[in-house]
Amino acid sequence: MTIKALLWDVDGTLAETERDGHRVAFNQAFEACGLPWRWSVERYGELLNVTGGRERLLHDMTTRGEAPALPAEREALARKVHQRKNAIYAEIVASGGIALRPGVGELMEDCRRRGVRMAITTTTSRSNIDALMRAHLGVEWASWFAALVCGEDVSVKKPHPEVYEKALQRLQLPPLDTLALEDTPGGVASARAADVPVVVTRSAYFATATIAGAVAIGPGLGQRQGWRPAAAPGDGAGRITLDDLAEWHQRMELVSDCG
Ligand code: XBP
Repeated sequence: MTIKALLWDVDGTLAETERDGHRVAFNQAFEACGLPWRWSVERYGELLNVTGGRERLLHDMTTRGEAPALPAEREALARKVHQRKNAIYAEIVASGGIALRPGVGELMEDCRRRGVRMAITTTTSRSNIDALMRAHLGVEWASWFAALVCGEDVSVKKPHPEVYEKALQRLQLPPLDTLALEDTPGGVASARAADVPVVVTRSAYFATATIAGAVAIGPGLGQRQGWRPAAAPGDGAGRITLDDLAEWHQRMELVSDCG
């Protein structure tokens, strides 16, 4: 096995958390905080170009005349709404509102069976990861991962490479011994800037985004059709396995795709 650790992005890669999780939670938080703002599915898609929920809200405030004028007041409001959003998001996730994407749980089990370490490499908040993982892997979920790097651990969020650099440090591995799973151009840029090879599983919001420089790009881990390079023939249990990832990792053919 050429891969010693698999590095998982969270939002969009592990689960489709954005449209029905973070967005819905933000809208409920706006209401709870007495704000008239609501984000449509479409508007939220545009806002996803800004990484980080609090940063996303601060960015949106620059387009709203009724947002507080002073930067410190904006910061305070963004912090309050974001905290509320995360609490609501945790409730949505705990009530079973967000499934893991097909093939994710199985690939994690492959890793555990075959001694491939796993890490979480996301710039979302720690509480959101905890809520999602607890709901799907149980209270002992952290023991599945050799490293966890999240929003609170970095000074700059994706597409900056800090999250990947920190994960490599914690794993004590060179980048080429690892493989990242991502779903966005920003995530790919972050991993590549740390020299980490990336496989892209396209998510709903980034289904047609231009992606460049991944070792493979496909529609999701739960299916073998539609991948570039193609998944090798074989039973593959009808999904993408660790052997497929190892094959793409070894081949290291960089592919680009616009969905
Ligand atoms: C995902 C994000 C996050 C989530 C919301 O980042 O951009 O902001 O949308 O999470 P990554 P927070 O690709 O690094 O996983 O509200 O906790 O920021």
